[in-house]
Amino acid sequence: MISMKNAIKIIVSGLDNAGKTSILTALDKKYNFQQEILELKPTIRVQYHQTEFLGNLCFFWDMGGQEQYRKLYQKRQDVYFDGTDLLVYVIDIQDKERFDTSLAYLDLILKFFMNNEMDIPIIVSFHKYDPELRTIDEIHDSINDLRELITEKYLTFKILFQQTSIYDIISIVQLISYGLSIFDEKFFELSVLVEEYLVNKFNSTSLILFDQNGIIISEFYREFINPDIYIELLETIKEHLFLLKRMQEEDFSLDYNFFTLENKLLSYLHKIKIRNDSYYVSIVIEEKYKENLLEKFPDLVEDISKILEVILP
Ligand SMILES: Nc1nc2c(ncn2[C@@H]2O[C@H](COP(=O)(O)OP(=O)(O)OP(=O)(O)O)[C@@H](O)[C@H]2O)c(=O)[nH]1
Ligand SMILES: [Mg+2]
Repeated sequence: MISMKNAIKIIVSGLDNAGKTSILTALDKKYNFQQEILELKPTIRVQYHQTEFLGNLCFFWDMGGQEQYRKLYQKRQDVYFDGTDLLVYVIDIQDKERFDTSLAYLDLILKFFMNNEMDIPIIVSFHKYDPELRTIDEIHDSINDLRELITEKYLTFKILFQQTSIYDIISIVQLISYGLSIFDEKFFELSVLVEEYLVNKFNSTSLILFDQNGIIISEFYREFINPDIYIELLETIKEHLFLLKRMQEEDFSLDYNFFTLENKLLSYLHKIKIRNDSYYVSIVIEEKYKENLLEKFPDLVEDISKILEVILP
């Protein structure tokens, strides 16, 4: 496992029109990005995005995917791919005609990593998996076929897969969060802790830890969630992404927020400070467990702080 360091280079690659710039724009904005995305132009060569995650600077290299640029990267592989810590490879799941082209491009990049003994984690995003497509068998078949092909061909790499759509902001947040959490085994400890609180202490429906940019550090969901509660849950998490931005503004004096949902659920967002940074705990819980939650919440804050203190550089 790679150890955390101060600058992380993340290559975001895939064919033209796959949705790379859209993903990064959605991640930056979280809200009101729809219009901007509709107006996106193809990326010329490489565009850089930057974000901070647990005290590390993450540089995203948004690699324009048009053929002329792909050829350029191939010619100057060292310039573009050297020093990469994480590859996010985006495949447009609606563009079946170009699956083979996309796989060939992925192969080119992975060969470079293999030849240079770069054993880096890879995340493949099956993108444009829009909500209305989720019941279509053909789409699922495509995803399964691609996943199988890729897994069997590249046994030496650690590859994670994630379905994403810009119409589902949480899927985008998760994509990047998975990528970043690969860098430290402390994240495993954190997820054990989060699960323990969700299941045994709070009895909550969901428990998520966000950083101040709304990137998920850890998350856990109740194993069985009723379908109508599930939709509400996702809406609430979206609200929380919005709310945590507002909590950073000066006129927002409280460091927590409660609201009641239908189905007797409560939504809770709490800001915690560790060193100079803010983190946000998002919880959805049945109303009857509220008192218990409030009583035990300080323990969670203490336990999370202990782990994050170690992870932070
Ligand atoms: N239906 C759907 N369309 C999307 C989604 N994400 C992006 N798009 C659209 O796909 C088109 C291409 O998106 P870009 O983000 O510019 O693609 P890109 O991968 O950056 O392309 P290059 O810069 O040429 O490499 C745009 O018209 C977006 O609106 C998605 O999740 N679902
Ligand atoms: Mg682009």
